[in-house]
Amino acid sequence: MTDTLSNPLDASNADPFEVAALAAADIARLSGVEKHDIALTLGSGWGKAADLIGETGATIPATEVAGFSKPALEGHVGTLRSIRTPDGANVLVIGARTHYYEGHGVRRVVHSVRTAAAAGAKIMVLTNGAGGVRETWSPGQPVLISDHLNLTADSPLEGATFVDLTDLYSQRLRDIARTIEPSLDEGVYTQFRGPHYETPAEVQMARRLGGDIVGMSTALEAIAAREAGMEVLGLSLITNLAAGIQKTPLSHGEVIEAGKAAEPVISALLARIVEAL
Ligand code: 8IG
Repeated sequence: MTDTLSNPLDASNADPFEVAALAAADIARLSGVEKHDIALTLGSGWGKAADLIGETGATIPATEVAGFSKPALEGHVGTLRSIRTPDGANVLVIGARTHYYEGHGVRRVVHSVRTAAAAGAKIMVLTNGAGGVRETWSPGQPVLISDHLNLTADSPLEGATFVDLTDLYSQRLRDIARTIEPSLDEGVYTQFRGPHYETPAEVQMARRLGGDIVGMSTALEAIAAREAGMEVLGLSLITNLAAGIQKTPLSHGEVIEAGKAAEPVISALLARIVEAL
């Protein structure tokens, strides 16, 4: 399933939950693990966490799993890993995120989340690299997501599917994260469509609306996770201050560099949080 035309999610009569069930069956077959307990999407800067969580039982190219697309970006590794923690929990690590800005539609964006749910996961941990709207934050700082503003004007839900999002970013899971790192700050994640970064005026708009973090990925995924009945933990690595907050222009290269520099510390933190879930 490597190109747009052959993706079963794009068939006119496709049922995205059926494709997710097929994908979960692929993962069970290729990993030998019938059921995963926790799923973890690793965004930029968080990649090293996988090695610290436990023992990798299987590394599966996303292209072997129904409905997955090739990664659009270098640095976004297109693999799924099945990892067993020292406590015996099975963690499905998703290193193959499809972004909304790729233009393949929101079904593709949330397919990994629906697959995780179909694979049995009750907890969805979503991580990302993002811009910080608060001047008091610094590049390299991880923050918990407390809520979101979805500015994509889209939803992963189709039809009359009325899902409650009151406690979307679970207070219970945020409390657990803070038992590991009490100094973790939190903020409202604001998803823009991208792929351009915001204008300074848009960042001020986000701020006045209550946004603290600006990004391009997590809100749509979190909605799908909640629809699927999962509890969501969201973590952003602030790789840059948002446009106009930071006085210098934003560059993707710098963002990647900041992620790399922070990676050892935040990956270790994430591994300890996952252990505590
Ligand atoms: I990394 O400043 C990263 N991702 N929208 N804005 C948005 N997404 C981002 C940013 C940013 N930095």
